[in-house]
Amino acid sequence: MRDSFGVQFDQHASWRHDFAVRLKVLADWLRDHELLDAAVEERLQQIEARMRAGKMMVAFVAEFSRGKSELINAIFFADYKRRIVPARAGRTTMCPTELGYDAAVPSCLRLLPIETRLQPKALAEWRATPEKWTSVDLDVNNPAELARALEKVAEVRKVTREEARALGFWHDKSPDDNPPEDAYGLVEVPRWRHALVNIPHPLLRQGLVILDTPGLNAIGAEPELTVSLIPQAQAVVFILAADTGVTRSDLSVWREHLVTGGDDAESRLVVLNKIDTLWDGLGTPAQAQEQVDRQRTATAEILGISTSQVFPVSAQKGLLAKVTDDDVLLRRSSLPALEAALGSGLLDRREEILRSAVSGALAELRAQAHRVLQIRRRDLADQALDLQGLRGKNSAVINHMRARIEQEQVEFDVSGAKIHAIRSVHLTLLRELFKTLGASTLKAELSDLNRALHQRGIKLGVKKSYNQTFQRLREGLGRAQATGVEIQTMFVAIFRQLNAEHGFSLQPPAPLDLLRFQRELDQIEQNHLQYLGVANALKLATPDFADRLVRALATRLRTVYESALGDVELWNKSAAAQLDVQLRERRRNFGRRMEAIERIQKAATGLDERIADIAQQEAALDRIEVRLAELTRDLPAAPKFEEPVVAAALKMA
Ligand SMILES: Nc1nc2c(ncn2[C@@H]2O[C@H](COP(=O)(O)OP(=O)(O)O)[C@@H](O)[C@H]2O)c(=O)[nH]1
Ligand SMILES: [Mg+2]
Repeated sequence: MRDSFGVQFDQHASWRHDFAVRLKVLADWLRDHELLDAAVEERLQQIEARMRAGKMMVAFVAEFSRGKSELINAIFFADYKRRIVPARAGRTTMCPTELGYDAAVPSCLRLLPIETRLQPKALAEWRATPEKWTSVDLDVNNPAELARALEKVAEVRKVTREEARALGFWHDKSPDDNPPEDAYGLVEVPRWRHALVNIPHPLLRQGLVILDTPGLNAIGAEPELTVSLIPQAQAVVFILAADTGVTRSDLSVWREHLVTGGDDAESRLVVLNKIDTLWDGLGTPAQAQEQVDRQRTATAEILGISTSQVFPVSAQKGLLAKVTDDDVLLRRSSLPALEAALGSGLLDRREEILRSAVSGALAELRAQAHRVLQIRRRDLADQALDLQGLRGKNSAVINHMRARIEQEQVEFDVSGAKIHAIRSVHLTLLRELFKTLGASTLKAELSDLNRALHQRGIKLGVKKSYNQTFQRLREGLGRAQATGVEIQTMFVAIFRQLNAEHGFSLQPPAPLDLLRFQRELDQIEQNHLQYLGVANALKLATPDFADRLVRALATRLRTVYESALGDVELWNKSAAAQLDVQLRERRRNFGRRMEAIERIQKAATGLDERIADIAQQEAALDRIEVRLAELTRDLPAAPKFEEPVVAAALKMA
């Protein structure tokens, strides 16, 4: 029995695969016909890679014991016919666990020791050094063995209060949240900081990554989760339990992780779990349903969301139902409705993103191919004209024509030298732009912030320090944008001149747009301020915490800046590549025209034969044009979802 999430995900994966294959066919064909410039080729490759390997993260976030792990078992691992991720009553001290699949690594569980928190390195950097993780091989064909191995994520260590403090689990100023001390004054802390599970589960194979998080305390100690990992997940599932209602700590989790103020509300799902605790067996099922409805409404009210965003389910009964193939119980657990919503919320959004990336690249590609084909048509027309002019002419006329082509070539070379000069100015500007967005600029900005956060007594000025840093970063982006405009102006001038003087058909690039990164900066700043605002201002008093926070910020910003740089590079390349292609085609044009005349001079071929040959080449261009239209017409197509699944889920919700 496959669940509806699995079905949707499979459809999405085959859509993606199909899409990637068609892109590849298109790219190969374009390359064979020399219709692809370096920039468009790179963009196609990027999209194809994203289609094939795009990761999608679903994060499960809640206070402990709300049923995160049980829900993960029920949604993703029921085919193993047992619990795979440890789920048990009470406070499970565990580490954040990511389940995914990387074909390059054997099936294994990798664990990062908690002591790594004492070292100045962000979690994202530890990922890059797999040898520092403790690795356990996993036998994926043995579910019992797999479940036993995964128990490791819940391992604990006893440490002194000082150590706990250094590791971020003990805060003198908020004693209520501290773990209990035993008779020897020792406290329990998780043994591991982070776990990565690599298994070839069908959904994980297709790029799904599942993040299971521990409760509020444990997440709080790892700022990187809050400010980086969770905000970047494509879907976040927040879980409440029907037997506890919405507690104060549930609200803290909600405010810290789920309220983002962005426009991504549909990727946030709220689950009201354990509704089976309301099926007390004494009342009628209708009465139980009434109770569920009441709690659902109340929950929506408290969280300030619409009732339809709250999904009442029973993870445990859902898992049981799947394990025992009990359809009636499965329906009663309401799990399918949640799965369908998760599936469509996650996949629709992703498809939309992929589709818009593809359609942008396709438009550019079509325009580029058309330009090249136009140039070739012009070339053929030039050649035909030369040859027509030669009909019945003597050698003086032929020599004259030869001289004319040579003259054109000389003029063209003069323009070429000018372009060369302008392009060296262009390179200077480009270098400036790269520097503004470069790693060392970012590093300098952040070391200022770090210093500010470490100054004692200005804790209340934290917000101000953040604002100042982000203000400067925004100004930097603004400067980069302005340099982009200068470069653009330069391209427009060169292109206009070449088009006018030499009949080129250069299309100036669309202006560089760094606005998207401006918005990402805003989002990151907001994540940080939100996080600090809720409960963590006190923790900043510990210097380690401030260090960790700035490090998390640095890694996240670095990704943003790297992708901004990537955009700049590609943008610049697309203008430069166009120019290179047309210059190259023009040089070839001179060559071909000269060659044609030389052949006539040597009477190697008859004039009529040559003219017929040109007509044939024109017909070949027509065929290429038709084929191009065919290959690009159906891209990007809509995926074929089984409508009933989604529609039914929406009705139930
Ligand atoms: N009655 C009931 N118990 C559940 C349900 N989901 C989870 N539990 C139980 O709640 C406890 C905590 O679940 P777990 O998944 O470990 O919670 P986590 O800390 O959020 O990961 C376990 O004993 C589960 O069996 C449910 O839908 N109904
Ligand atoms: Mg758990």
